Amino acid sequence: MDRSTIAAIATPEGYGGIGVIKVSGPDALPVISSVFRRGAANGRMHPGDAEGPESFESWRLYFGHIIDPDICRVFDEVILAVMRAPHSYTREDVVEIQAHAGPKVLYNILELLFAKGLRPAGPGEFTRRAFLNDRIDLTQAEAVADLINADSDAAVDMAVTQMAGGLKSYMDSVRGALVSALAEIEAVIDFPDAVDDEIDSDKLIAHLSSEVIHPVEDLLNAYDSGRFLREGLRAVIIGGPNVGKSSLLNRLVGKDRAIVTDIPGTTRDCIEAMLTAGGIPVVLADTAGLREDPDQVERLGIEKTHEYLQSADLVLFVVDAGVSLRRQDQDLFEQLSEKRVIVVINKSDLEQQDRLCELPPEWRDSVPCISVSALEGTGIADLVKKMAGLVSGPADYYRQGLVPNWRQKVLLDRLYRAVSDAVSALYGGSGYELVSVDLREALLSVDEITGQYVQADVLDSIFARHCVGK
Ligand SMILES: Nc1nc2c(ncn2[C@@H]2O[C@H](COP(=O)(O)OP(=O)(O)O)[C@@H](O)[C@H]2O)c(=O)[nH]1
Ligand SMILES: [Mg+2]
Repeated sequence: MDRSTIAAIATPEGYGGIGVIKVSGPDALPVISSVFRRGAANGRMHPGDAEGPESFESWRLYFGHIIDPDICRVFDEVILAVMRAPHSYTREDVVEIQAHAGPKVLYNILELLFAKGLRPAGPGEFTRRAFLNDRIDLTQAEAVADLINADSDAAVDMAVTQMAGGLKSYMDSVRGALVSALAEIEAVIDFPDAVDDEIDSDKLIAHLSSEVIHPVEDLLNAYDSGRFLREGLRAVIIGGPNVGKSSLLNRLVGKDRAIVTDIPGTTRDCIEAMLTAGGIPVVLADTAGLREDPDQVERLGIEKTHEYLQSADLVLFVVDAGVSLRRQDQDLFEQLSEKRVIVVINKSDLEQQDRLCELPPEWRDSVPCISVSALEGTGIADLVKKMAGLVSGPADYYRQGLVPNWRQKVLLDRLYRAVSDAVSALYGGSGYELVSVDLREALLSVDEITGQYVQADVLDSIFARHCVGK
């Protein structure tokens, strides 16, 4: 690892009360003590007044001035915060100079430090050192950038808990389970004679399922929820003409966004509106009703409906409680098998028992069906609750900050496949060598998540997301 001492401005560029320059590395104290004079400026700041680096205690603040000793010029009145290795952000000696936040002031000081032999820090380099010096793992390092970039309270909560090591300890326990399974398998492979009994495959499968497969599944579910929190959930309202789609949108968002009439084919464009369901931001789209023989404008609207359907995370499939299902609705429902769907039976206020819409039993078995009245507002709260429930993972996971990001999710997918393969191999009796190859692959994925094993270019791309000075 590069042992040079690095320096950067850690606060945003511009004019302000305080600007911080951060320095980390073995030369931090020697260099800073050579340009720092304690106490008030009194015209007697000479090169000889410097106090040695050993005079600075860890976790103390020092008031004084930064001067260029060669020309006896005072740059600023500052406070130094001194944190000696290993009790610092990077585990190296760290000094933070709190100066006045003017670009010229800060750059003058920074250039003075460079002139004394320090090197400019790259993006995220302080955090990278914290990772390389084993103070944090890679999931924690990633959480630092997530926290800085967070723009919702939920994203902040996720990042904070992940920074504290929530995902790290979760993965440590998955790793422990994999290592013990692997040890058992490899003992049989390496010392077939020394091991008394055959492996109890059922027990091993149960162990892998409960300690690895299920926990990883939970994390993958949490990934979706986390994505919704970060980016919002895309929901689309579809159904035949006049079933009350636009009325439902208006009711859900609490204002008249879309035009409602009793003329079929009123909505020809897709109309978007925002709401929050159980803390999750939702982008809700009302669409043109799907029907045969539309006019030309309506046909374009229907094409758009299909586009929205493609990318939707959640589909609200609206039917009219008073009208029997159309063949077209049945076909459409079948095309939605890959989607999260809620069937909304609207106009439940109309008592038309004789014409009541009969949902096929397979609909009721496969997706939630909720009766509402967009006109009167009944059932709407239940619908919102259902929407949030369908997309949120195990509730605890938010609180624990156990929401993987995309990089981690890709590795979790790989881990999941590898362990599933190992379990199939155990079931099928395909030989312990195969099982051990799969388990090793799984272990590698865990190590890439936590950064125990990671390629330099992956690190580069992760830390490129951080800002200089962090
Ligand atoms: N009785 C009753 N009428 C409704 C309800 N929802 C919508 N409607 C009426 O159904 C007609 C079509 O509504 P609209 O929202 O434009 O349906 P869309 O074509 O599916 O967007 C309008 O006359 C609405 O007032 C409801 O819950 N109960
Ligand atoms: Mg409409």
